Amino acid sequence: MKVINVSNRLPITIDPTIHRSSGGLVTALEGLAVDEYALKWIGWPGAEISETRRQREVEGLLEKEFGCTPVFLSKKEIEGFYHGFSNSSLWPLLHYMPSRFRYEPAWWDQYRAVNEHFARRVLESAEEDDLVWIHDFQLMLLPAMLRAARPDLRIGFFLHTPFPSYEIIRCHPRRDELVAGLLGADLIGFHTFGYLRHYCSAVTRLLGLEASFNEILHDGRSTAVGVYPIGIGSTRFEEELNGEAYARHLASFRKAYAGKRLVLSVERMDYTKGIIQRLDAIELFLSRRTGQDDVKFIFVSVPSRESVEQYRDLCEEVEARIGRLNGRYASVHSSPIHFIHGSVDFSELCALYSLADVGLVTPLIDGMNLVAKEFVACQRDNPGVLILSEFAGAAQELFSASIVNPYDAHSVAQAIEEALAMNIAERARRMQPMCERVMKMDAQRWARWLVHDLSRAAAPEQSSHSVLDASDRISDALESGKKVAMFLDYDGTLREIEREPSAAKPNAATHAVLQKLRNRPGLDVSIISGRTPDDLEAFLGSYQFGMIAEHGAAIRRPGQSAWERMDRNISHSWMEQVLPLMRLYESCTPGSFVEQKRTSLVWHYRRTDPQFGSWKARALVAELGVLTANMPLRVRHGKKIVEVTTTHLNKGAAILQMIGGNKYDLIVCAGDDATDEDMYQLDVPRLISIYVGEGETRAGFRVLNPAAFREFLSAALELPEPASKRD
Ligand code: GDG
Repeated sequence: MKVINVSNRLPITIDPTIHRSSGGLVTALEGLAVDEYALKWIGWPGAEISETRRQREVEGLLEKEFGCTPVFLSKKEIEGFYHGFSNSSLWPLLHYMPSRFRYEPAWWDQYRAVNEHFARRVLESAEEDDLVWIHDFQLMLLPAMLRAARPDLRIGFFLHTPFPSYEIIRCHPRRDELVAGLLGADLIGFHTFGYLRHYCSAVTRLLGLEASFNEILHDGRSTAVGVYPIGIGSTRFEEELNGEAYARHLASFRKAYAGKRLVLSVERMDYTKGIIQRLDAIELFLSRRTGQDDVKFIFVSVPSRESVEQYRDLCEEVEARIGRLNGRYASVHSSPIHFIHGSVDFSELCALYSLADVGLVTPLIDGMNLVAKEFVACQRDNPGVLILSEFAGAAQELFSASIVNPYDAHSVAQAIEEALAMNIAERARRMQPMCERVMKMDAQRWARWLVHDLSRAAAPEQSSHSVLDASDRISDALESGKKVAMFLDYDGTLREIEREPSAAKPNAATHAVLQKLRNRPGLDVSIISGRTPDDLEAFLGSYQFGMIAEHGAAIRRPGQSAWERMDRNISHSWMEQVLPLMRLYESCTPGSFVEQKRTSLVWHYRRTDPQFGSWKARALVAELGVLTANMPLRVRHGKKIVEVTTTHLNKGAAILQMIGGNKYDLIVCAGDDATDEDMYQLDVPRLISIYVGEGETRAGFRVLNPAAFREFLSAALELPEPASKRD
């Protein structure tokens, strides 16, 4: 069994010889390989290689030496998919910066095309039982593409960035496709619960799906969602801190920065990292300490995405700002900010982390921020202080850092002063629990945790055997001349639900199956619904089926035209108390309305804002519970409705009324709602109960939607071919 790890970039660089890159993710996944999985990596090798012969050569080398399968991208694709759609369109929105958002329809075409390339590559490699693990925002369409091609494949997706609030993601012209793309996965992982919550909210609002905080049901499948905060490759840091190169660098930096207190920031040069705002805070700090020359700010800013205009602008702005600050606050001996616009090697980085008195990590927003954790990992001796933005995912874990609002320059300046003044005992007291967590919850553990959950999350496809079983039992019974009764709910069972109940007239597909039901000898059909007798007559009156309206309050027997009321001796005076409460909810929940039936009151909220509607519904149910506590009433929270009926009436009891003295060899009942559960618990021999939809039920069989149910019925009702034709 193997893990196919799919990320935009392969962990290699070509310059032009090929080197393996190191980093938390690589270590994490290699850890998995040691355990029990073979590991394969699929991604873009980073360089533009257009010549076919060179592509073959690189591909051969990567496969053989590095276990990597390259996805080669053309110049146009790199432009549209990577610089355009990924970095200029998605990245700013995922980081709450719609003012930096750019969009061109051609970028979308490239993004989709590149996701398709990736899909082809994965499909070439994926064998039965393999796990596919997709990383990050460049590949948001890939899970759905793979799912369409391989329903059996186990697919995980991890988002390394934040997922923003619905109000932000909705700005994207392709928001629906992006949000739906992830649902091809069996498991979607986020760094924090906040990002998970926002994704679920986007799924509900954009796609109209029900999303709980651990799974999303859709298209007959379930996608699990979970929180998996990434860690660092802690062993690598531990080993480095015991190594020679580190000791050498440490000694040399100690000498170079003798007499200085060091405040260190490390990051890619990115507008999300809050560099300009940090410089505001540093300026404030420096302005309060004129004449003192004992603090040195070190900025390690790795060049990033320089072909995107906004990144070039940022770089110029940072350089100009640091130049001005250094000019203004320099002494004859030194300047306050040491700016490295480039990267330092790993042992130098560890030495800098270790020597720094303060780690100043102040992104405006960041999925996790590994620098904060790396700084913590290097505070073995003489611990420093971590100043951490509250907007970094890491702030959800590193509680004893000095947590700051990066937009508030005064408080950041203040935090720097306090950190520099903090005594060693306090620094150690704060650092110790963070250190323990960072070293323990490392990248390897993170990868194992996610892969473990992925291997369990993948639910097998809904078994269609069982439903076929039910269908066979019905057709066998009919074929052998047995008497069969069917009690079929209408809305959501025989016919798709509409936003407006009056719009749910039988459509052509429903009529087709109703005709088959009418024409099948030996079969008694009753439609059983919460609708009023008038509604049922208007929709289905011509069929002469039995009808049970208002959950059993009225019955029309097959072939008859008169309705019998089942609620004659039941008082409905309770409505006087319940109706005002429902009216109150109607007026303060836009889009909702109250339906007054003879025997029940229903508050409908299908047309409301989905989350607001559900929230109000839960509140209404709670209030109704109190109000009706001592009344013989039942409060049902069904699909986008809250209904109050008397306990004397329900669909189960109505079926028994309808059956009366008739003896049936088989009884079939089907429905899609909480109100239908009463039917499934009927105490009658030879009952087939069918639930239409997703979610929990006590029914014995399940189909996924009305279309599938109609198909099921058609198959069960199929007349056997005449014997002569069969021969
Ligand atoms: C994305 C999300 C999330 C930096 N300079 C040097 C250097 N680095 C290394 C650091 C660290 C990495 O780069 C940066 O990681 P971050 O997590 O801080 O940020 P992103 O690159 O934006 O990563 C982020 C992450 O994915 C993981 O899920 O945390 O929120 O945006 O490892 O050490 N390494 C060396 N020299 C440098 O000069 N050797």
